Amino acid sequence: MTYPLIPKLKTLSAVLLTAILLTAAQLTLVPVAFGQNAEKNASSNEASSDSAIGDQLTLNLGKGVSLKLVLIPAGKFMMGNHETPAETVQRVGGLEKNLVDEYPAHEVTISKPFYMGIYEVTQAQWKAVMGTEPWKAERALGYMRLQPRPEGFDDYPVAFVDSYDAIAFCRKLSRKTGRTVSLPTEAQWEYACRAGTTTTFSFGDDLSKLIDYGWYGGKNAGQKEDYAHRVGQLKPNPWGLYDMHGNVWEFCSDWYDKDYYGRSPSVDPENTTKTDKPTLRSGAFHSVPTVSRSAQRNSWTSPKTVRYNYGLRVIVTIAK
Ligand SMILES: [Ca+2]
Ligand SMILES: [Ca+2]
Repeated sequence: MTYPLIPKLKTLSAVLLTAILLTAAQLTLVPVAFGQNAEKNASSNEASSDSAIGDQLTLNLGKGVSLKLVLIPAGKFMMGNHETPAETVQRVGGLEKNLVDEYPAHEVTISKPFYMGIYEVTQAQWKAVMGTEPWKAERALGYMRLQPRPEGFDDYPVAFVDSYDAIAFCRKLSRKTGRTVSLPTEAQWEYACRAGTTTTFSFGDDLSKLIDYGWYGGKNAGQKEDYAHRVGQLKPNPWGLYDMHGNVWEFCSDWYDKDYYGRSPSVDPENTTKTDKPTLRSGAFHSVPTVSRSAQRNSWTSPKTVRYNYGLRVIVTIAK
């Protein structure tokens, strides 16, 4: 009478073993769960004051506007391009001479965790912090075709700000929230963009998938809007960050130096030696795909240059 119990016990053991294996498998997928959990937390804390819950930090900017960030863990990664320029150009296009600033690939340690904005800074967030609407300013007039004037674009990324404006936004937001808000360093940006990946893009090497994750190519890629798009519409990277590939370019805190990787420190690098250019990452909604690569670095522009496709994303340093 008791023998049927043995198979049952075996079944139970198998179930338990499966559960343990599944748990282990989930643990190895922490970065994926990380971003998804962050999104769930975000929706439940949207209207509260500044709050850090789980992997999520929500800054309350007042008048119903908030800014959501996700915890980026400390760690090590390979910064730069591990392929030859010829290999990259063959697969993604572009010009080899534009890739010289991505070498050598080198190991970088990000020594402290930090929070990074899940989205590019939006028009509503800019207005809440700065009280200005630079996308409506005189200097934006020449770009009417590329940036809509009407109201109702709160969730679109801010543009028409220069690198000093971007820093001013961070300083004012720091004062407003009591947190240390800044632009990311190039190393923090690329580390967060890669999110544990070593591939050309944070979703892999397949260029045909780029349009699922990042706005690029403009009308040539079938986009109807001839300007930057509402943030967060496409798929996030493995750590829950949206629009790291494309949409608007994002200022970093480093001064641009194409030779910096040859002498940069291995822990928390940041080029604080002033040059004539700020650094921009991410590519934009109308850019060629090669500039949306995780390793891409570039700058063409003076620190005071304002364009329809220059925006920003912020980080919050964790107080010790
Ligand atoms: Ca972007
Ligand atoms: Ca470059």
